[in-house]
Amino acid sequence: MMQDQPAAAITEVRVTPVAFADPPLLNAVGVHEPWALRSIVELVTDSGEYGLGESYGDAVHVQRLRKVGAELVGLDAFDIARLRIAATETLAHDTLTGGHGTSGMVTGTTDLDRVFAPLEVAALDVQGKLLNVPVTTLLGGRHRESIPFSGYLFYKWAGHPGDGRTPDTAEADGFGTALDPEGIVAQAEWMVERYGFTALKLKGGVFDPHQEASAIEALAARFPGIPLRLDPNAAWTVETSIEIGRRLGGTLEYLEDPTAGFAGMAEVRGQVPMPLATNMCVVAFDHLPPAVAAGSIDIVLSDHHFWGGLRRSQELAGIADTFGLGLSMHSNSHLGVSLAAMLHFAAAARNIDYACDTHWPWKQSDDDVVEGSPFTFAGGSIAVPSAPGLGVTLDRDRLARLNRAYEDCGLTARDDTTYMRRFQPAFSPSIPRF
Ligand code: GKR
Ligand code: MG
Repeated sequence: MMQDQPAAAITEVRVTPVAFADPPLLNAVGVHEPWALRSIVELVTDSGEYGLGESYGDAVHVQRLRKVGAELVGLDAFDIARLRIAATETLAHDTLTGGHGTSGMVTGTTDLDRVFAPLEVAALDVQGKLLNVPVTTLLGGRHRESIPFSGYLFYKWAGHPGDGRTPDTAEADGFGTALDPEGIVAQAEWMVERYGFTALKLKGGVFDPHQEASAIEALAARFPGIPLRLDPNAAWTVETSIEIGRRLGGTLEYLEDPTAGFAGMAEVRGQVPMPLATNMCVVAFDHLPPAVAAGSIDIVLSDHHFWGGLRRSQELAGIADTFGLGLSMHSNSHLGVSLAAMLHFAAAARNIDYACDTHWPWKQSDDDVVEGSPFTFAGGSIAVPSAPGLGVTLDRDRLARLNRAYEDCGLTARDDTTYMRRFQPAFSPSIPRF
């Protein structure tokens, strides 16, 4: 029967863990290790065409991806509902623990949404290639042709210590040191000069909150009128959040996750002048009703990697719109397959009202798994690919090189805290810290 024939039967799902060099970026749970871990999904169909997805690289997550991927063989790459059922059934018997990929910072995400996301993106990529349309067309079309990103600023050491050195004596990498407001302004100047960003976000939760507020004020003085955000990843108490929020009234476009939990965020929100955004207190669909009921947030940061893929992210966009929440986009260290997917979603989401986050400037340009250099920033924005599917092609030599880096680097899970403790043994990621 015609309708029983898969339009594009899945013949194989390959999952390749990869690693790429990452600078020592500081955050509330520690510091980035020398290697960022990712996984690349190839979903191959009987036509010979393949689709690509990208996700976290923790070994447990890779194991789950492979387990679910194996169950998709024989199914139709066009039947995303059926693929999700298979993923749900497979993970119902999952006994693995961990594998969230975010170093303890964002752990309330669901295994199913995290695992299904790159598989769904790969299915959409292959659908687009077979139909000769970009993924945005499959998502209902484009509201914009290019996507503005914010320059993502981090406190950082000069370089990774290594060879018995300490953070203070580390050999400098090409990004420079940023441990105070002056360092952050210099970093912002470099980013704005190089990429043309028209919004800036500072990752906080690292130093005394007043030092971080001073960094924001220094940025405001150096870049008058530029939208600024500060994200301490819930490292602050409610009291500190209110104090700093009031200090930065009129300076911040939004304050991201100043403190933890629905109640704490709601209390802060009632007493600071700027909107509150989150990628910590609302990271799954069942977090939305309590957050809306408590009045915890103004803006939800989408991230297809943990919201279950591009279509589920569209559902999130609809819910945000319905409840009057703004929509922005969160990021973790990522490669070009993820960037392509982020661009397609941001183009298709009518209500993305803010410049999106990306860690892109922090990686070396030829550290990637896609062919060539398909993404160029112009005025802080990147054009949405228009070639079929995601619009990127797998470079097998690069994939093999980054896979070797994964095998050789010895890391099997992102763990910013353990790495930090090599240099500061008493470091604690417990929150609130300030
Ligand atoms: O890369 O260190 C980092 C960030 O802190 C990241 O892990 C967060 O998930 O960027 C993120 C955020 O907005 O919270
Ligand atoms: Mg955040």
